[in-house]
Amino acid sequence: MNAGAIVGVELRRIALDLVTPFRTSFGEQTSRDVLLVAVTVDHDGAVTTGWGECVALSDPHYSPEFVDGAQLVLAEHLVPLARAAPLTAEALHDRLAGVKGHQMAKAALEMALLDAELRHAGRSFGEWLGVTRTTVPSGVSVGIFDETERLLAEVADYLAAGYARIKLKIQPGWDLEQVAAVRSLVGAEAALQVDANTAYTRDDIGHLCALDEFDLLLIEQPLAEDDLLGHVQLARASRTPVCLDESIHSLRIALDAIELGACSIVNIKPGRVGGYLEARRIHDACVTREVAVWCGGMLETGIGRAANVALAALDGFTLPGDISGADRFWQRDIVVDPIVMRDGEVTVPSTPGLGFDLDMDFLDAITTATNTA
Ligand code: NPG
Repeated sequence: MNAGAIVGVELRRIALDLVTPFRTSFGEQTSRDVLLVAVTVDHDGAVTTGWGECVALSDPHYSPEFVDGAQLVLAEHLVPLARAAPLTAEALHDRLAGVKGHQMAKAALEMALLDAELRHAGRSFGEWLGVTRTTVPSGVSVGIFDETERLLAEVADYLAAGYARIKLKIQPGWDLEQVAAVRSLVGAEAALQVDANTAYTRDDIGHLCALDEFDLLLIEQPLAEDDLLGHVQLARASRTPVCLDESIHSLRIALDAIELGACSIVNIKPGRVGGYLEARRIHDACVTREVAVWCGGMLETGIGRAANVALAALDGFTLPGDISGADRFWQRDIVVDPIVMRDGEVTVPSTPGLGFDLDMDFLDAITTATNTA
């Protein structure tokens, strides 16, 4: 696509309450303080605005990034680099390479630029990616509760709603018993996986191998983000495939992890790897190596959710992603046509841009701060 000049950037914060608290081994989310990035781009006199969403949470408990830091690095470092000369979304990654890390902030800016470019070109993100599927299977992630009964009730509700796959959050003290109970509730055929968000150590490898009897699709990120060798040891000891999430910040780390045998499945989260273009590169490299990938979720609003559905329609995404219907998390989404799960599937958006139109009245009503950059 043609290079465009960025002529305006808005950094907007919104407050969005979750329908129900979401607890993981790293904390509980009851609402999201989301940073949105709006970029206005001039393509030869035609001016278009695109939107991106930063997935950084309020606190640096999932990753080193957090929303206040992301806003600061965008305003003071990333936006000035992006504005220095006309560019395309594809060129942004290299333009920002001098800033180390800050993948979630970079991804938000790339999204906004990509959305503007695609809207200007009248093309959908799915078409631009070259996807052929029109729907993708929808998985749901189920948090940690005080009681197993509550977990079973939630799982039963999601299964009744039609979700194609269930992911259970686990942590020491909330694992074998809960997984056993859920497996007997859902039956042998149901697609079930677990996610520890780094809650275990190498000392727990024997304990984690006890999960093998539950026929899980995978165990996600049991050990620390930087413990690749520990994951190699677990992968050798256990029959349950090991999948990495937090460890994967870039294509290079993904390739290293695969080659070392630290994982046989990769969770691709565009925010965590610095954007949708790097996410695509990781997808392509995994396809070449016959490594299954799936699209992770980070409690996205309708902006990120739409883009994730399109990404997950690429052929290599052979496992259901954490791409639930918007109503799993939000009473009211910020987009006019929120993603809906039907018969275990969500539909790939086909409108120009990343695939959403904002509900501006609602967005204005929940905006807590607006800054230009
Ligand atoms: O469906 O958006 C979703 C949530 C899926 O469990 C989910 N995400 O560790 O993968 C995760 C977890 C998460 C949520 C991570 C928020 C970081 C922030």
